Amino acid sequence: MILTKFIESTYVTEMRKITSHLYEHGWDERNGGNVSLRLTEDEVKDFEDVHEVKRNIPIDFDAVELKGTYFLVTGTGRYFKNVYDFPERDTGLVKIAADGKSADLLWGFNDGGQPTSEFPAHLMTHIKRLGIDPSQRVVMHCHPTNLVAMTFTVPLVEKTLSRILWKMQAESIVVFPEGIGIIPYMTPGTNDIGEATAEKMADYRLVVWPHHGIFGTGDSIDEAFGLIETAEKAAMIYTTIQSQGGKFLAEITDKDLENLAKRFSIHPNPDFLTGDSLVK
Ligand code: 2HA
Ligand code: ZN
Repeated sequence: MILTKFIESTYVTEMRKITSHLYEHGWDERNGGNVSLRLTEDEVKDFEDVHEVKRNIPIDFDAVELKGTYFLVTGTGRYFKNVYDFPERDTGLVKIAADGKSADLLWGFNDGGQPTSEFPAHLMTHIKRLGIDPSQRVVMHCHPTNLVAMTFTVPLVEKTLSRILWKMQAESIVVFPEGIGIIPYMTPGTNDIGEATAEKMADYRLVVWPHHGIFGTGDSIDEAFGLIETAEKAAMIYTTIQSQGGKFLAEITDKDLENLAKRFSIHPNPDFLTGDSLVK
């Protein structure tokens, strides 16, 4: 068997590409945003350079439910603009230690770095989503401009925001039929925001952090990114409508939503399927 270095793995390649995309979209200015990708023992065992524990890094949360799980994760304070060129510095592969309160660093963070300040929120989210979907792999946090802007102008009510996003394009309800979750405004980087986010993840794969950003999840980087970009595209259409005067002369009706659900065999959140019209 030919042993290869972890930097050449598809996981690192995917992480380099997605952080670049997120930066280029303008959703991860400076050190904004973070991504974690769950990996299994089987997926990492054949790389020649991931066997030795380089350092043990404390986690400010008891992640014992994830003991032995591997995560490729972006680093705290790191700029997504730079990850493509410096993956071994700005990302790291960690394995949650047996006590759950620390992680063994196996690769990366080679200048002394650590996982994102939102790592506890990621781990809590992984735990919650894994309980619902064993194929859960990715947690992605970013700052999509139009969605964040909407949290200042649209009531922070899940039904209201979900229905607006569903009605901005036919794609939305098909991509996130359960709607979109919202937590109250909270201080980032705390376990409280992690707990509130994970609680919402019982019902949603997308959770909005008002005046800040969004958490998206999925079984792959494509899936988590696809959710976020679809919601953000809907938010961009809404923003454009506002700049055109904001008066709706037409809309995707509740009946149209029902027809989309039938055509694409999806089961949208029944509580969100009927409500106020956008055309007044
Ligand atoms: O990682 O975006 O919410 C930086 C952030 C914190
Ligand atoms: Zn953020």
